[in-house]
Amino acid sequence: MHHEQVDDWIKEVVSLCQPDHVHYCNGSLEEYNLLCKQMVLQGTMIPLDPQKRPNSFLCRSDPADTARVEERTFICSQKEKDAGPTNHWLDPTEMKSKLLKLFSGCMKGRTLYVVPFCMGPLDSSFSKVGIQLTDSPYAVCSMRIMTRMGQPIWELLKTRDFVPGIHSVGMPLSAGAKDVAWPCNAKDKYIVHFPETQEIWSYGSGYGGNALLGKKCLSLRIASSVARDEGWLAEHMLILGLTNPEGEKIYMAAAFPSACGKTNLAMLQSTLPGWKVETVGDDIAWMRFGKDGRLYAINPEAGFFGVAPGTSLSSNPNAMLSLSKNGIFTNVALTDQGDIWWEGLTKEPPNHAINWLGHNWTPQSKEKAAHPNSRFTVPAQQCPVIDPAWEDPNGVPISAILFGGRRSQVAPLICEAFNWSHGVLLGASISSETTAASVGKVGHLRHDPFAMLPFCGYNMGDYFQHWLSIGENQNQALLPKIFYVNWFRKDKNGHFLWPGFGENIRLLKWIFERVKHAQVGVKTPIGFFPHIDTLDLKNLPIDIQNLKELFRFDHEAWLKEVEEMEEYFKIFGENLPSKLNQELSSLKKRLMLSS
Ligand code: SAT
Ligand code: MN
Repeated sequence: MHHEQVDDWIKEVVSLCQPDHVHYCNGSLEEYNLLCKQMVLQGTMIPLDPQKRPNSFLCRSDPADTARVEERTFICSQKEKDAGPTNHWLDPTEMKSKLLKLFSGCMKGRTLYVVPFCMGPLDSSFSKVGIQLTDSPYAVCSMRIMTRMGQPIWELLKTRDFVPGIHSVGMPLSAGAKDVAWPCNAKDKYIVHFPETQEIWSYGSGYGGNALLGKKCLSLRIASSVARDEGWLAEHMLILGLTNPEGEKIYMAAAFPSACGKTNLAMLQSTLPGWKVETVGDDIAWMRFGKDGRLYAINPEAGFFGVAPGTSLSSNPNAMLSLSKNGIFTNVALTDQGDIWWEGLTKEPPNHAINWLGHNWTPQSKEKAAHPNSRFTVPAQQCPVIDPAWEDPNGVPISAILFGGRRSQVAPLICEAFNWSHGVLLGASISSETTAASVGKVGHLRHDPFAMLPFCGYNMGDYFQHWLSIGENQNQALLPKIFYVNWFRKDKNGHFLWPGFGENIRLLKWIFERVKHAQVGVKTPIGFFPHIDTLDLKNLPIDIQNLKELFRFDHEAWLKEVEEMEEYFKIFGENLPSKLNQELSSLKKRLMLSS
């Protein structure tokens, strides 16, 4: 028995998109295996050697469909002002009529899959139910890994509302026409959100967050706008548990832009004896205050959709172990032994492979073996350090929040906010060098407040206000402490100053001790820096000069940074909270006084 509303909506979409078949997903392993088998026959999936990587597949996307498409992503609120200056907007009625045209007959020759899914544990009151209608079996299989998908959701739907999402690769097949391995629409892509009616329409792409509607579309863009109305937070954050040698444990959440190492930090393998990191999530956190005044977080996802290049047994052994089976690998290289490879996976590259474009590849090739935004998709429970509480319906209590980005200059290795509202300024001031996770130029510095620039479903100025208000109304002593970190500072020759990866435990340890109210830092105009001798640097082969450089406070550069921020904040106009402006002027004053 389905929800009547569900049936009516599906009928409507079927008559609009005109698929040849409709398949209701039950989420079983048999169904998954059958879809994979069909995709193998279709050429979409290549099975990997089952001895090396059981039940795992390689997919190669169309080269015109390899990443998020921010230019084609829309927030269609009734009022343009509610989408704000950082989102693309179109009047909802106008957009609907555009979409109705695009979707009309768009699934001809294909099967429409009905994919019921739940973001968050099934038994959690934090969770949200969605239904994705899609003509992409690749999206169906990926959703089965990334969400709780299938039969149990039909049960939940008897009593729960759902977020409807319609997804098409935008490539109808005329009768008898042969399909391609990765159907998509190379010309036209639309990733559209209607926050007021909580609807998602996605057209033309089969890749990542464009196609797995539970991820960025529902869990961030729609959820952030719901969260504002309901008084909670939907954030682009990993969640990790940190245990000290005495067995005491805290949880923290961290926001970095895409492809800045959230997965690596979430699964960090400690280089400090006795310290242990466990993973709750690597990309998204839904957080709300409990009756006890503490902030609790759940990971709405059930899998990892991680950046492959650079992931290795030395950089992230726990990710590598998570990938040992049941994975979908997209746009990585295929070795002659029937396994996967990507830049950075091994010190020695294979002598020969087939690259992500399907071309012969050798270490001498000009082309990359793997696309820089190639990805692995694997179940979270395969992570050897998955946190025992990762599916706790009440979430885990958050003691610290980290903000960060990719900054080769200016931003120090770590600093602590003076208080919540100063922390909000730190979050709002994230800038980061762009990565291949989004279509466009890589490596140029852009503002990415709270790492939410591509994912905030409403006016970012209002979002800042929401963060300020949510903290103001709480017991200040119980609020998470806020930190800004930057693993990516470089020396004059362009070399990273900090080793990163497992060595980041040294900073997590300092944060742990700060949370336990030990070791107050040195006050600087931009926040508290650690006293160098309170950082555990035992056995760390780092040059003292490099260490100094990591914390070098460039007064002139910071004044420029503030001026630049003042300029940036102007785009929010009257939606910029005055409290945030005050925080920025106080920072400027502190900088002036210290010169
Ligand atoms: O947006 S995706 O889900 O494709 C990946 C990311 O950028 O975090
Ligand atoms: Mn992400």
